[in-house]
Amino acid sequence: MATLELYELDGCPYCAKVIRKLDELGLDYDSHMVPRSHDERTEVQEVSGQTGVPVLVDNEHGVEGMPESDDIVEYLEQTYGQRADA
Ligand SMILES: N[C@@H](CCC(=O)N[C@@H](CS)C(=O)NCC(=O)O)C(=O)O
Repeated sequence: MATLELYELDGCPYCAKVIRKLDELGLDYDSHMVPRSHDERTEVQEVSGQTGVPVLVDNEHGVEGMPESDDIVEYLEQTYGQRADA
């Protein structure tokens, strides 16, 4: 299991923003594509308590399901933006 997991949807601009940040920071992640229908987004609902995407899981840091792209980008910057090995 990768440290980072991203729940996302094809063509979602908010997801693209998060992916750009992940790429910029050189972070690997497992992708979970959610169904287009909200009624079928049970997995993302379980991890984050809502059905919107993107949602980030960070297994190493106990982040179980963070929604909101701006919050995710800020979290990634703060957590991985200044790694000693970067
Ligand atoms: N403010 C949110 C908006 C995310 C958003 O609107 N995502 C769309 C897909 S592009 C979605 O899942 N909408 C359904 C919902 O918000 O429940 C963010 O920046 O993450």
